[in-house]
Amino acid sequence: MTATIYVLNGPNLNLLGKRQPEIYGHETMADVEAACRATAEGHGLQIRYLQSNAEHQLIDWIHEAREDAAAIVINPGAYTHTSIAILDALNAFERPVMEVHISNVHKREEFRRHSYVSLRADGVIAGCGTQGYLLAIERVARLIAAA
Ligand code: DHK
Repeated sequence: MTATIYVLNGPNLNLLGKRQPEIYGHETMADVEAACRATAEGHGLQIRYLQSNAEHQLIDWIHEAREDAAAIVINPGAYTHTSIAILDALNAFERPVMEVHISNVHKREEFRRHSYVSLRADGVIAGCGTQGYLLAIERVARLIAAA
């Protein structure tokens, strides 16, 4: 059976390509999804690629991932900095978790420097643009192969 990686995106990331392109770039969510699929397929993995502006929806997908995901790659958007509930959901997921931020959150406002999700994430990628998703998939592919 082909292992599945959940790639989860939080609020406002549906506007990727239109929203503050000087920070988040010109690629759209559809572009990122296609690149993630190609990278995963290169490792014999499949992707479930999802975006929601709702915290509860992201939590429900993390619960679903408990049943059928080999790893989670998550860009929680602003919930990174606020959501103990997403942290708790990720703590109930027992396989690799990679946290991705398109921008370098450490170079921006002070409030973006704290991440609840980092208390659970096995690795964090920030400031590599949308390539960060692909780097995260490369990392979980290696972890899955080694498991
Ligand atoms: C995306 C967001 O929407 C922000 O709220 C985070 C993150 C940073 C990113 O860089 O991908 O602070």
